Amino acid sequence: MHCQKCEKKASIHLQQHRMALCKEHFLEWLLNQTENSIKKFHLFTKGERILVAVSGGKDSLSLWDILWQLGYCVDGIYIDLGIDARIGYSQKSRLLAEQFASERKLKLKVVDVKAAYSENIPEMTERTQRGQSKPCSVCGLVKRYIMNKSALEEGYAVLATAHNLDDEAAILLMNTLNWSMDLIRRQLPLLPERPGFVRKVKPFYRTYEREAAAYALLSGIRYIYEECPYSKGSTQLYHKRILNQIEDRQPSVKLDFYLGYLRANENRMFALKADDKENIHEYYCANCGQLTNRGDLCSFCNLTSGQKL
Ligand code: Q46
Ligand code: ZN
Ligand code: ZN
Repeated sequence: MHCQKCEKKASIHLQQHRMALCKEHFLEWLLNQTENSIKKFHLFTKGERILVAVSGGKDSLSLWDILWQLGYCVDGIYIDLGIDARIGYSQKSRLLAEQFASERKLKLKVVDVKAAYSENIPEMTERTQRGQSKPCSVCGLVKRYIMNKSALEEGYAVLATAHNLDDEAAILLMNTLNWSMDLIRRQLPLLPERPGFVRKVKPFYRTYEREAAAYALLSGIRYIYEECPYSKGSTQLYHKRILNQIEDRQPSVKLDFYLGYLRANENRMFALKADDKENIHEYYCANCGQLTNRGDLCSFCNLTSGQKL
């Protein structure tokens, strides 16, 4: 098969876009597609400082590379979760993130959870949720808190995460199966800033996981191949597998599903009703000062036993 743009041998066939491209044209195409995605939803501009959340995986390193290549002002944040010292998931991914940044002379902030809060994620989970085998809810809370806090304290206009189309379609499927309207309403590529919370964006909302992986491989980015050991058996992976099976029979179903949701949202099908009380943060945490919708301490300070942050 030949590249649609230059007749060289194709390196990738994008069935969902009915297109085959050589290495150079694929890399260029993904850069352009990401730029168009950013512009379509006004995610950020060239004059704003962006903080990208980096895990050491293919999606986040590809996103960081693309934003840098496009000329955005973008630094990274890596959170060392202290996960599974035995197979060294956190050590390996941290090293890859640090190497990526130093090779390109980019700024990477590393937050070591254990050094900052005395316990790593498995230890926090063990102390607070005995019997729970998975630390994902604790981990999600800690990551969200640290990313938001770091972005605000260091004056970034926006926090970017590398959620890709496969992630978004799987989450949308789960939220739709449960009719979780509050979550569905917030599953947008841009969540605007509000007091105490930085703007959050997902520039890869229309990028297939396979495209992000191909970008990393073809541009020589070294990333961690292993998934977090705790992701095994997760509901999100199960929904991803189901969507992959449908996509095999019906190419572009994931893209159509998510873009259809965005269109419905533009038509205000999921708009908040005037009397909806969701997402209203009315209190300040007594320890860290962050807005919270519960009195006294926010969920993060409760988790970390109210230590001074
Ligand atoms: S890192 Fe953390 Fe994920 Fe690992 S413990 Fe669960 S939430 S699976 S994205
Ligand atoms: Zn070509
Ligand atoms: Zn707090």
